[in-house]
Parts: sequence; structure tokens; C-alpha cells
Amino acid sequence: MKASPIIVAIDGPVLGSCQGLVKIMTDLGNEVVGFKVGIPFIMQCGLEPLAAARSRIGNGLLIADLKLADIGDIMVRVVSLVKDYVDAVIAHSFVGYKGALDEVSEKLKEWNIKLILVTSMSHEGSQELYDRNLDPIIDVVKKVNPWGVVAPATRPGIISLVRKALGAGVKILAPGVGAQGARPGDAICAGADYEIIGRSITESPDPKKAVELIALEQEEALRRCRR
Ligand code: BMP
Repeated sequence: MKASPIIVAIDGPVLGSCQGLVKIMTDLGNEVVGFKVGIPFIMQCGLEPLAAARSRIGNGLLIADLKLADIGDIMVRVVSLVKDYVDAVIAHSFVGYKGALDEVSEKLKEWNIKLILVTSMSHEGSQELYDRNLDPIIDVVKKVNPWGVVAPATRPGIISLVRKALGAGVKILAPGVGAQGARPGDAICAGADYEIIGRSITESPDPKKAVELIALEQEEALRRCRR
């Protein structure tokens, strides 16, 4: 069975425990493309549950959403703490190339870890800075040449612009589906590869069922937009 183009955001303990989140990842390992573990999960649960998740999700993509935004040297130190457990990390792009993303990108290549850069965010305030500066942000992204970028499912127009500017070679990951209002599939119709979805799945009484329903909605949306 082909995994649905969903990356599940694992942000903080539900079901009362870190083990509950590891169980969600274990149960959904074959259903979705991967998981994005956030700072709340890493800080509250530590590295052991992360290692457990790594060993239980098979080939699923495991992303550490560290939202790095620092000088290169420090970003490298932060990633070094999780590098043995994850396939990819997320950094902000507004910190720029020289002395920041150039250094972290170089080190990640050495460690065989994918870099994902934020081009814009799903909340309203992202329009105040990120969206107003999309052109220079895209210039930075082009210099870094990351594996993937984040663009908002809540504003599919931005996804289309990012896809047009960066071409087909980069993965676009789109958060904002469900709890933040975007509908499943719309971001993919606009050019995203994967939809990042957290609470609609992790806070559902039946996360597997929630994934199934979201996957159906994605397929329906794709049929509509590709018609
Ligand atoms: P939810 O589906 O529960 O709203 O979760 C969205 C996830 O995507 C969270 O982990 C959040 O940190 C992340 N995210 C986001 O919501 N907007 C962005 O622009 C970038 C993100 O990484």
C-alpha cells in the first residue's frame, strides 16, 4: 500500500504520555510518508522516545522541526544533538546564507541529513514579513539548495509561487491543514508534495481512522483539481 502524502506533526504529549506519541508513530508508520517531531516533544520526552520512533517507523521520514534560526556554528551544534535519530531538520531561511545556512547545509551533507527551509508560514502574521520578502527568501533558498521547503497550506497562492520559483526538484511540505483551517488536498493541488498535519490526527480518538479520512479527502481534492 502506498503511503499517503501526509507528514504527521508530533508536537506534545497526548494520551497522557510520550509513549502515546511513539505508539501513534508506530501505528501510522506504514500509512503516512513520515513524521515531524517538534521542540515540545524533544524537550519533554528526550531522545529515548525519538530513538524508539526511529526504530519503529521503518523507512518513514523522521524530521526534527527545530526551526533553527541562529549563526551557523550554533545551528550545527543543535543538530548534532539529534543527528543520529532523524533524516531531516527544519531551519528558518530569514537568517540568510553566509555564516548561517551555508555552514549548516555543508555539515548536514556530511551527516547525510536533509535540510528543509521555511519559505513562509501558515499563521496570519507570516504575511507581515515572510510573504512581503518572498523574493529575497527564494534567493536564499536557491543558494542553499535544500532538499525541501515549508510553505503554507493556508495560503495556497504562496505554494504556487514557491513551486514556480524553485521548480520540481525541491519537496514542498505544507502545514496548516485541519486545525488551522486548510482542507486536505488543497495544498497538494497548489503544488505541494506533502501536507503536514498534527492535531487533527494526534488528538483524534482514533489516529489511524483520522489518517484514512484525510487521505480520502486528499484523493478527492486531487481528482477535482486534476480534472
Ligand atoms: P497542526 O496540524 O496541529 O496545526 O500542526 C501543524 C504543525 O506544523 C505544527 O507542528 C507546527 O509547528 C508546524 N508548522 C505550522 O503550523 N506552520 C508553519 O508555517 C510551519 C510549521 O512547521
